[in-house]
Amino acid sequence: MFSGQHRRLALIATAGVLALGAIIYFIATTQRDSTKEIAFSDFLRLVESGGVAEVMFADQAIDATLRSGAHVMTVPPVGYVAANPTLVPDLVRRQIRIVVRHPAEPGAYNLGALALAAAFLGLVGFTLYRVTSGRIPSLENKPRLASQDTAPITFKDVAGVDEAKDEVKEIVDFLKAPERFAAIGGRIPKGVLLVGPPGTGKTLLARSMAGEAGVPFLLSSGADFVEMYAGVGASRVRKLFREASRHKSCIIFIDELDAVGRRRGGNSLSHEEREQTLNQLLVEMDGFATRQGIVVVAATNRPDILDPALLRPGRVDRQVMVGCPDLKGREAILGVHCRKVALDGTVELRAIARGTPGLSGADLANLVNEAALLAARAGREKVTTADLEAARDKVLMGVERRSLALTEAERVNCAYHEAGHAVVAALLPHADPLHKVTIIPRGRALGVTMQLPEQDRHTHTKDYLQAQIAILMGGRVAEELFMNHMTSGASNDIERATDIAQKMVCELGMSSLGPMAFRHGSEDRPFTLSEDSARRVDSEVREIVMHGYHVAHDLLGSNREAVRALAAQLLEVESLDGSEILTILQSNGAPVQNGATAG
Ligand code: NHX
Ligand code: ZN
Repeated sequence: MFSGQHRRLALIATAGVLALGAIIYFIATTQRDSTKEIAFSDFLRLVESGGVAEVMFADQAIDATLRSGAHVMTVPPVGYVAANPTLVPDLVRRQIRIVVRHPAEPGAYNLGALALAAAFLGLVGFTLYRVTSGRIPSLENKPRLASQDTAPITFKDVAGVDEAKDEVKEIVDFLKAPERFAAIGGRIPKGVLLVGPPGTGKTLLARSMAGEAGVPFLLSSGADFVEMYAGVGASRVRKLFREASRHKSCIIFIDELDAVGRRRGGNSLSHEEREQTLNQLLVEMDGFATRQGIVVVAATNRPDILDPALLRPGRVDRQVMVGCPDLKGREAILGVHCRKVALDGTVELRAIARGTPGLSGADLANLVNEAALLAARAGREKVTTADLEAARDKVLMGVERRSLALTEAERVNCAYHEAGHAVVAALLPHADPLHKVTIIPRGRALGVTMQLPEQDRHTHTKDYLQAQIAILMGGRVAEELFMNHMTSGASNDIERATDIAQKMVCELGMSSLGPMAFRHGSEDRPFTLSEDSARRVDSEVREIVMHGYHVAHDLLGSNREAVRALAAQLLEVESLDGSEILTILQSNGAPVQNGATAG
């Protein structure tokens, strides 16, 4: 798999090596040419006229040094030397020095050429090694067989994806007794595609299918099959299926199927190799009979870009959605991960689950682990609600960087910037409630204003999106109104606001351009935006962002006391939760429109 950059590098390196080779060849051949080849009869005449000082019998040629110091060489007719026993005495008589080179011993000249050749080969090898970043693929790359020594993962260990579990149960039943299914004559899917965003437990679900059925689990990734070397990917696919056929029944798991299963016929440089690999995969899938008890489970988060041939009946013809967990799912997932953790009796996982909308199973696992680490670091025996909440903030907002030294001016600017976000958020009825505001640097941000929805949101209203843009503008507006300057710190806010506005215009039909999709063309979607449309889209996006800016400007301009009080309190205590913010705003006369998210 080569990026364009790598390709260019490889090209330059190859050209360099070739040029060097040409130079070496040139030097080597001109050296040989400095010895002039003459006709054998001329050589004999030279010997007779006494012009030769020395002859050297090489393998098949005769090198001669002339009295003038020049070198010539000639090739005698085959067997001439042996058939003319008088030649050597003749030379001796004429006082010509005779040298015979041992045939097995390469002369100094050959040694030099050999060394050059070796150096050249070494350079080629080294360059190849360098441009492949040291990744010389081994053809013997075996699929990883899930370790047998650890207890198998079963459905008990997989929480929050109940529908997906129900859907794959049928396949588990088949794997337990493939003969019985074959006897009835039912068609069992050969392949299942698990579709969902990263971290939602696709691999875990596949593993648990193997665990439930008690069959081996062959783990591989589409990325393993994509190699720059022609045929390597296809050969690995063949190996994987050969390995699978050694088992009575088993699950072949292919993660990131999109890496190899992309629609064919693209114009990318590596597509030929990938196509070959994909074809091999299709051949193998068609090749094994279902009664063998082999089921392919593949995972992707981009089913739309897969080659349709992969999804045809008899191949990966079943799709199971594995989405981000809902409130109940998150509670169950937290429960699974907390089994291994000493929890304080007062912890309510339901409350933690409520405060973590949008987090995936992997995020939640991370959260529980962080909480356990926090508790351990603080010397506590049990994980408390406070640990879990601190871990949640860490996972959602990034790691605190208390050691980052800000100047006082930066801190003040940060306090007003965040207060600006917070006040706009509190005053807009359609916004998510405030969760927390902090001027402790976290991750890449110097300060953070965080809202949390009261319930999981699956869709957003236009009012909500407009409020979100106004809140994002609140930071910059506060800098302008209270600090009389602008800083570069608002860059991320501006980017996010613009992104939302662009989506509203181009995808969501929430502008005066109407319910149309405006998009640039791509490889498989030749549709392009007309210049006129592009201009109108830009002006609509600007209109929407500026509307948010004006809303923020109005709200902050008419609630200056509330902003000042909040900023002052932030400078004092650095972090405030939602209800603390609302209290400060209300006691400073701000017409607060929504509550705070607990926690
Ligand atoms: C800098 N960082 O780049 C410094 C170190 C205005 C008080 N010179 O808007 O921290 O200025 O409401 C993801 C998340 C860039 C990507 C945050 C990329 C922040 C954050 C720039 C607060 N809070 N800006 C904010 C902030 C900055 C930045 C990001 C990102 C500041 C602001 C960063
Ligand atoms: Zn901001």
